Amino acid sequence: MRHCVLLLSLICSLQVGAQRSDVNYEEKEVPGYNLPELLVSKSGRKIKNTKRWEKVRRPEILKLFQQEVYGKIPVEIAIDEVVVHEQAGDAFDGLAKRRQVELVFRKDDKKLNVEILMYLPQTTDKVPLFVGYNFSGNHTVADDPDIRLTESWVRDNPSLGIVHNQVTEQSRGAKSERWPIRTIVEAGYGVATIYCGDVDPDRDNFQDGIHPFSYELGQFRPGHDEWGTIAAWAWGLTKAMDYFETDTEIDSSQVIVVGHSRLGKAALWAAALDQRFAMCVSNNSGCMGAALSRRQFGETVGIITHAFPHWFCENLTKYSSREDKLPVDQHMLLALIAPRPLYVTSATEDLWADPKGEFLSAVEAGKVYRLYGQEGLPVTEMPEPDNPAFGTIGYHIRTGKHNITPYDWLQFIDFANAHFKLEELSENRAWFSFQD
Ligand code: GTR
Repeated sequence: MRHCVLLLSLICSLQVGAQRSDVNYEEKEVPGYNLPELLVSKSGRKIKNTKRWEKVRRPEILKLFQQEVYGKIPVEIAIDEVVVHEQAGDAFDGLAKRRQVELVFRKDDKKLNVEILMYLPQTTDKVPLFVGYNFSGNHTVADDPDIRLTESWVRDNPSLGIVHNQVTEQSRGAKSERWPIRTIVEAGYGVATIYCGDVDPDRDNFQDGIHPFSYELGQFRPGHDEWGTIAAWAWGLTKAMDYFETDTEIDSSQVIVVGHSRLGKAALWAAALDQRFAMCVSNNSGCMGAALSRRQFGETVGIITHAFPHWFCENLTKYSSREDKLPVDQHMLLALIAPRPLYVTSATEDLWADPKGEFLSAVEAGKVYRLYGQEGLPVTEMPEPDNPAFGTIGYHIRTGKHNITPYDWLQFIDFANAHFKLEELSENRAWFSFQD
């Protein structure tokens, strides 16, 4: 019996190895590549100032990402109603007030409910705010019995009691280590989160979430250059921003959009699309997030469009194993966020996301920050693990696995403090000349 199990696991590992033999984890196997020019327009003119960047090159690049990568958002959909479920619930032993609001979207017979959970510091001042999606429901971010349970589709996870795609009490607080809310609130920031599946369930099915709101009669999926799930999530963040602008206790000029992994890709695209986001944090966002596609290290365009075709517009599949033909690379996505502060992270064991590709992309994006007289990322060599570098672009590579941890959040807070409040930085901060 034991031999059978061993044999089976050997066969399985060989199969996994066989499937994954196309994945490159060797720096020396990274092909030579030329990145598309950030600062040369389609017509071949050099972009030398912010005026030309904003008028010519930025719109060109934005359009390319819309057409070829994430897909354009084909309709205008406004919030139809805001239902306030809770205005100022007592949370974290009185440290924070909990607010729960539901954004309701309607079109014909369709209705979509998106719930925002917020924890805000107890102050009468308007507060800066972190906003980011969670993967499995708002109730997973804190062990707080008053957080409403989502009724949206959630991927099954029997170990968390998520069965038949519905959450139960068992998953309450299950992801609280990813959301150090007490620390964030103590630092003077509010934190808002939304279950990504409220906006669009993460499955290859364009029949639910927000997508059907854009369909003509008889249409069942978005057009080849129209929104995939990441663009739908980005859309949801911009709608949350519409709400924040109406909330008198939130400083909507200081909203930081943050996301981990696939949700980091969405945060980047949201910040590119919507310049009301004052800062963006991309945590381990990897392929089609911060990492350069042309390096073909770890996850590639071919792998991601095969595994998660619904994340992107259909057009992206044309570039599977043809990364060199992509008219953009991800440094251009980061550059769309300029001159707003941008923080990119990697993790030492997260080779799938290509830490070096995430770093180099952030370095390259600095070209546009410099047009604005900002420093961009102040280093060109990758810093040592757990040794953040802060310019207007910040970067760290954390020791450990693909995850978002309290360590990561502490850096986000320090980075935000540096840009928003210029408060005292914690000790051991690698500090580089920083202009604001
Ligand atoms: C992986 C995917 C990555 C990353 C990750 C996540 O399976 O290949 O691009 O987004 O999921 O979201 O956790």
